[in-house]
Amino acid sequence: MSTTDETDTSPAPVTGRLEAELERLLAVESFDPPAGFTRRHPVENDVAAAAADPVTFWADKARELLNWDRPFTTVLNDANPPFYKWFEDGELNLSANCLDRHVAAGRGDRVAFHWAGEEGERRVITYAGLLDETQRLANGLRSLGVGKGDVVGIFLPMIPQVAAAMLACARIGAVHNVVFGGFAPSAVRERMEVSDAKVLITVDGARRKGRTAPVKAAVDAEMGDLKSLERILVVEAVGAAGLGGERAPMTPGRDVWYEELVAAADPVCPPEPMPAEAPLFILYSSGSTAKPKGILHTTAGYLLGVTYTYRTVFDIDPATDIYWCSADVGWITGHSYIIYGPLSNGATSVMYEGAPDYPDFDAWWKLIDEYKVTVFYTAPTAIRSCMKWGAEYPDRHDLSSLRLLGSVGEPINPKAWLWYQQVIGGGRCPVVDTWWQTETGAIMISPVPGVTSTKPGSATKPLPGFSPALLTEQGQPLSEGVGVLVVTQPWPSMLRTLYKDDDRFVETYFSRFGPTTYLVGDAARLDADGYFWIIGRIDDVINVSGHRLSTAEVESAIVAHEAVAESAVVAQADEQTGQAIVAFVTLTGGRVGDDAMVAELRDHVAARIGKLARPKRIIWADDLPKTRSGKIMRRLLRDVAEGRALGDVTTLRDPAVMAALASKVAEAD
Ligand code: 6R9
Repeated sequence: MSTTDETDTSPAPVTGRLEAELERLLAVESFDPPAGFTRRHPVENDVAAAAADPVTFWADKARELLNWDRPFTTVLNDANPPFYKWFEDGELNLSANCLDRHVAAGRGDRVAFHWAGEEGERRVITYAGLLDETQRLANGLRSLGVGKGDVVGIFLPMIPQVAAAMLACARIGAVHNVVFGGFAPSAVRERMEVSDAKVLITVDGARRKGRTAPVKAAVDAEMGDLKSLERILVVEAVGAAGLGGERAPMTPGRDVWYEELVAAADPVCPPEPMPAEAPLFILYSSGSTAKPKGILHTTAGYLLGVTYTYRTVFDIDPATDIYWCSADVGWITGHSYIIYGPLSNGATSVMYEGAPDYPDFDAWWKLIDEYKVTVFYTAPTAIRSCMKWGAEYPDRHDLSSLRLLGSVGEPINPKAWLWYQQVIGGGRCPVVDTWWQTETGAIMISPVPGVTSTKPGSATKPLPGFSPALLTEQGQPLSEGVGVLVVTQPWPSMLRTLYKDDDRFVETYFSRFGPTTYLVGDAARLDADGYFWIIGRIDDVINVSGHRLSTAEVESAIVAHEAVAESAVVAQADEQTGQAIVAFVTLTGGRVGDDAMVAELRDHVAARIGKLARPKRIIWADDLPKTRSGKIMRRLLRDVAEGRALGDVTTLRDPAVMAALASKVAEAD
């Protein structure tokens, strides 16, 4: 089968061979750890210790991996579940663990971030350099009136200052509230308002694919009358030239240039010893429900969770590895695995301000080649986009430096997993499908590379120290089958509450199965080998004629068809079957969505899952509505499928996608 539609130079035979190879591999159930991969951090002792006594295991890790100003004497306080406390009487400073300790050990010259801009700009930020900027900014924030416990909003693109901003807050005990740089200023305002942020750190303008958005002017329009917000600190990232001739507007008495503040500040700011349970940050979760949840993490437990899992899952050697996580710092993945996990371990990372498809579809692969990246961590949705663009783009570059690949954010369908493993990893890199959440703070279910055999589509097994489990709807433990995912023991990096909303915290996570069982909100399947297969959010389960089907499962079957680039499946109310399956499908370049293709796809799904799972309706889509973190907004697709007025589209990456889809469906109806 040829998948090419272009003329002359298109690599039809290669594409055909790749397709055939992926088809063949889809039948392989399990992959042993690649022979060429040798672990640096042995994990056997951890597995045994955590199984014997998880609390003692975490206490030992806390002493081994973190520097304490005041050692803790109690480990877990579980007297008032679900309000758990870890290492309560200990004190440490998170920025000191991420910066000072590496500099003190003589590693100040090590690169913390290789920063790359989309127009080819390059900067190198060493640990010593980042420590200097962090101390100055910390003093600068103090001079603006920021103290312990005050909330500082951060609305910045992927520029090095974002790391300094987060670390400076941690250094003086302020609480950061990062808002993803792609959000609309109205969303920033809402988050600043509900968190009572005192200071906002933002930027004059942000670039994306060759264009510049005037961020500061837009922020001003929204934030003008917000009483709690006393000061706005502005990084001059694009300057007058980038903004069409004039510098960003500044309000005297309220607004301060970041560069001026940092240059004038005292360069020495000793790290404030913080109680282990001091709030570290609030992060509004990318939930699919209406009101955002302000997830609160505290200092020591969070740092321990990310430090340990980063080292274990990515098997990092800080002296030799070059690590790159393509997420945005505005998401939990960015907090835990761009900033805190890598820096705490003294690793070297790439930070990229740009898109994968600008200036061309090979932008990422070019960077991997340039920096000789060894560990790459991205999301399934991005992998599927790259599949759609074609293997010829990665094939233009030398990706042989890669030794490990990671995936996060949503279930990865086996075909995308295999493409990632084969095309990007050359078949030699372990693929770690990491399951976790904003709430868990750190990765919880993931293969241990070099140890765990992987099954494409499964996040495999719990990491040491974590206790995810499956329950039936009625709360009975399940050792095999489909159930509701929970966590049965507290863990150090768990969320502590929802900001200023303890009731909603208890209600959301600890009411269904009681105060000691954390409800994840995902359904999962456990197979006979004890492997977890995340099915998706509980609300993404479809009930057709009394049979439960997961949208993710049907999607996975659809995208396994060689003509399909991406698919999202939702339920539509149906008189006969209760719910019926509606599939939104994007085809690979040039394929036509006609009746023959509808029949082919329905047969294809029937062959993979069963007739029951055949979509009743297939809607051809040029693009799917996604949140800015890349999650498909099924709620909106349900609205389209059922002909309702469109709900809130402001959190979408590209709101125009919805309008296009809705008019298409209206035409067809
Ligand atoms: C890290 C992050 C959390 C939700 C989670 C689940 C989904 C994340 C996944 C995955 C299957 C994986 N999810 N990783 N599903 N396999 N490897 O994404 O946090 O934005 O809070 O989303 O994402 O549904 O419940 P967050």
